[in-house]
Parts: sequence; structure tokens; C-alpha cells
Amino acid sequence: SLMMKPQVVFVLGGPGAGKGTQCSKIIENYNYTHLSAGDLLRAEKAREGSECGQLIAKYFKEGKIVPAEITIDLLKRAMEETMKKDEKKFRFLIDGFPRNEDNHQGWNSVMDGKADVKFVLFFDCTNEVCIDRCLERGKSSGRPDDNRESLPKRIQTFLQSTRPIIDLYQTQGKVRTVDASRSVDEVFTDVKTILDKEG
Ligand code: UP5
Ligand code: MG
Repeated sequence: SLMMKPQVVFVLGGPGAGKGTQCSKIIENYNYTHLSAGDLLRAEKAREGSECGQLIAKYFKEGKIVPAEITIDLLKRAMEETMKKDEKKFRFLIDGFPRNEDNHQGWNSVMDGKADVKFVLFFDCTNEVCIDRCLERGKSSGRPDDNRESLPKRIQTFLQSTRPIIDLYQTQGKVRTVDASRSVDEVFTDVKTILDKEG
């Protein structure tokens, strides 16, 4: 059969910028499937018999970025499974990836010709907003990285490793930036404008 090539939007932004929240709203209104790289890694960490569970746990706690081959394998399988079930589901929001040069190069070498990256949706807000939102969520989320010890490391990793990747896509004219410091609905209004334009 003639399978459509996956059409991908990378969703990036600091920890707690609202990537997951906005992706949930997008899939209610648009024909996209949401794949959170962080959630896929968390599921793999929890899976019985997983060979890399301990390794993933260590990277998360330190706010470090898991080796690309692990994440890309999970993303690739999730896309294939989605399209196998319903071939019309070939549009994906890939949330929280690529986070560094290793992720970016890994994606390019594994997925070159196999998927189109349409653009990068960048949720931009200050470190303070990121930290406040994660600490607030940490009161109830049970996420082992929503605390005062892990958060500075997550912010540092974002600034040092992920920002340069966003800058790289910026030079290719592929970044759509949204001011993510406002309310969920205000942010989503801008997101809709972008998606309506991009199709
Ligand atoms: N909230 C959201 N929007 C708001 C708004 N506009 N106003 C007020 N509050 C708002 O939101 C965070 C919190 O803020 C929530 O309580 C929400 O209600 C509120 P959320 O939508 O969850 O933000 P998000 O950007 O998705 O934050 P998240 O914590 O998921 O971001 P991270 O990027 O830190 O986490 P992720 O799960 O992507 O990654 C975790 C770890 O996995 C990384 O640190 C890394 O170690 C590892 N990882 C990899 O190694 N490789 C990958 O490819 C991906 C992850
Ligand atoms: Mg998230």
C-alpha cells in the first residue's frame, strides 16, 4: 500500500513551558497524534523487562538527555504503530524532541527521507516561569524531577543543549515562536493561528 510519509511538528520549549498542555489542546482540534518523547521514555523506564530502564531513570533525575538511539527507536515505533492502525494518521506532534545535537543528528540519519519535519513550534518563556510551573505541579505530580534539586539542571540542559537546536532550525526559517508565559487559552489562540496557516 502507499503509506503517507509522516508529517512531523517538533514541539520544543523549556521544562514546564506548556508543551504537553498545548499538545492536548491541539489534538482536540486538529488531526494530529501527540507523541511526548518524555512520556515514551517514562513508559519504557516502567516497562517490565526493559533493558534501559535504569539508564533512563538516571538521565531523568540528572536532567540529562537520553542517548538518541533509545528515544528515536521509541518515536519511530510509536509512529509506525499509529499509522498501521489508521493510515490517515500520519501527522505527528513530537513533544520534547530533539533536545540536543545527538538527538538532531540521530533523527537526520535515521529518519532522512522517511519523515518530513514541517516546522518547530517553540513555546518561549522565562526560566522563572518554567521553574514556578514545575514546582507548582511537583506538589501533586509525583514526578521525581519536579523539585528544587533537579530543576536548575533541567533549565541548564535546555539552555546549553536545546536552545542551539532551536537556533539551528531558526536559520532554516522553520521556527514558529509562541509567547508561552500567558494563560493556557491565550497561548492556544496563537497556536491556532499558526496551525491554521501551516495546514
Ligand atoms: N501550565 C501549562 N501551561 C500553563 C500556562 N499557560 N499558564 C499556567 N500554567 C500552565 O505544563 C507544566 C505545568 O504548568 C503543568 O502543571 C501545567 O498545568 C502548567 P506542561 O504542559 O506539562 O509543560 P511541558 O512543557 O510539557 O513540561 P515538561 O515538564 O513535560 O517538560 P520537560 O521538557 O522538562 O519534560 P519532558 O517530559 O519532555 O522530559 C523529561 C526528561 O526526559 C528530560 O529532562 C530528559 O531527561 C528526558 N528526555 C530525554 O532525555 N530525551 C527526550 O527526547 C525527551 C526527554
Ligand atoms: Mg511535557
